[in-house]
Amino acid sequence: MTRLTDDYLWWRDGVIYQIYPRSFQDSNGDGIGDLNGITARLDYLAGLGVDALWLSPIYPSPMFDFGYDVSDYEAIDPVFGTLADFDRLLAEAHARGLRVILDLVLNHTSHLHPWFVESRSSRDNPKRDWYLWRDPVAPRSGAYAPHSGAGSPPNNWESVFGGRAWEYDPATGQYYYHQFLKEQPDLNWRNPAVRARVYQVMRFWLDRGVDGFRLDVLHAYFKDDQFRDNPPAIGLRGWDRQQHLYDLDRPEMADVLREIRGVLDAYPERMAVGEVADFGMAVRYVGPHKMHLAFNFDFLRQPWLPRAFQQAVQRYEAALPAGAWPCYVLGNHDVDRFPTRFGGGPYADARTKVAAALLLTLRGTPFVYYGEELGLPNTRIPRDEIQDPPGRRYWPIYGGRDPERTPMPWDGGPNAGFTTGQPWLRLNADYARRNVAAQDADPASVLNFYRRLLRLRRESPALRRGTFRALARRPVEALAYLREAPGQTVLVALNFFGWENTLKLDSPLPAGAWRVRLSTVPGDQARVRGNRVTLAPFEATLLELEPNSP
Ligand code: ISL
Ligand code: CA
Repeated sequence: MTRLTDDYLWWRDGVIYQIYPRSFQDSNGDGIGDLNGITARLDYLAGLGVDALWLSPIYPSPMFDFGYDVSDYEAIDPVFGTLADFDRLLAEAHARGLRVILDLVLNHTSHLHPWFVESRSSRDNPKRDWYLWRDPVAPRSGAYAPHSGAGSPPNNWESVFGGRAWEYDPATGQYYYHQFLKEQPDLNWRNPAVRARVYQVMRFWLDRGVDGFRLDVLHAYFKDDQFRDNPPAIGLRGWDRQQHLYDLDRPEMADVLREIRGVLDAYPERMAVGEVADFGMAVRYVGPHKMHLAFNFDFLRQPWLPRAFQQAVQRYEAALPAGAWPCYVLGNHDVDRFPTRFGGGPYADARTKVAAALLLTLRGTPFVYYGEELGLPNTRIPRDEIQDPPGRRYWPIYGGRDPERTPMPWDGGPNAGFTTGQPWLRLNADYARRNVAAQDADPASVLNFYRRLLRLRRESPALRRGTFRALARRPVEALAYLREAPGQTVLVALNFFGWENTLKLDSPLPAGAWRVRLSTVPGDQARVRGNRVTLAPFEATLLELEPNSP
């Protein structure tokens, strides 16, 4: 593998690829993707040019939330394979220079996890305090009181997935808290025994050679110690109708970030990336003694306008303290796929290339969600095929997350080569054309554009580590920025729209010859003159300043 600098650090300089294991590759015909399927596709991933894989949860789970409800943190669900399969995947990935990070869901467990089974068994069980149990309160007049004699829930907190966040347990006469489904009770992170046990889980995987973790809902580990009501907010669904002052992002988090970092730092080159709910946390949770990375989800909410993206980048660059490294994503298993979000239609692939060029040339670690490299759009899922719990619950206001979780299309054959059986979720409607084999054969495909981008990024110190400088203060239809490292200057120019655009820069570009390193326009002779850059429709171009030019 190309390693041009001595200080290459995989999670900072590399690109991380998210796999949703149910949907990547089935190896045994049950219609569900599995670990052996992933292992069989490692050559594809190494050839794509990514540096690391993040696997969404693969632990034993009753699958109420498709693995985000874990019933054993130190094993593999039989649907996905065995620990031996996992060890083989890890060894084969490492042999190809690919790191592997696991998804740790530590805010909550499954209600079938033995810890919770014990915890709910009696009020004096030693594990009672591993979860958040509270007495009912006296029903306020007109207030919600679901159980006769049970009073009301302890406060007004809502579940992200709908309804109250408190479930009454008649056997012991108390409520337990669940930020997500009632089948996902929240752990009590104030309990030192919970923390010690969870850090042991981390070491279990680190000792096996896992390179790091994606920490699910890191922002929610702590709830208010006084369980105060959240104030109201304007929104459509229950969760959105509150300000989350008391059920997220509590001050106690600082200690836990330090503790988790300590666990990781005992091993060489391990990392954690936190899933956090907003920009403030994406900035506050990273840096020395904190997380290595935290997802900045700003791009998931941007309209398809250069200025919106530039502003998002600039506010992030300005807010991150020294020693904190940025991190960008365009999609994941919880949100609409970006080709759909950015407008779909006949120009979706052209827009996808522009978006990919943006994601992979910013200062920060990019995450690529499987299928993005094919320009995979959302797939409409008929109501009777909906699998995702919030989708079932909120249809038709919200159809759930199945549309962005459809199986990876590998070829134009039956079920796109994903399975020999019946896929657990339908494939993209256009899989006969939109699949890996077809795009592999087409030099102008989205896939081959990703490959070239990833190769260039890996070879370019400026793209990996250089500074970021926007070149126009108020870009309207196109975006241009410089990435500069000692000895290398790269200009990235992106036309967001389907007509020619001349971008006027605030000041002239550094003088010299600009050589096209990569472009969506074949045989491109990029037109850079003084303080103007002219771009073809939907052109994405990377130019390098010739080092010895006058
Ligand atoms: O908290 C939210 C709203 O402010 C949500 O966006 C929340 O951050 C998100 O739903 C969390 O997602 C993660 O945890 C869930 C799981 O269903 C998702 O797939 C996972 O990414 C529960 O474990
Ligand atoms: Ca399978």
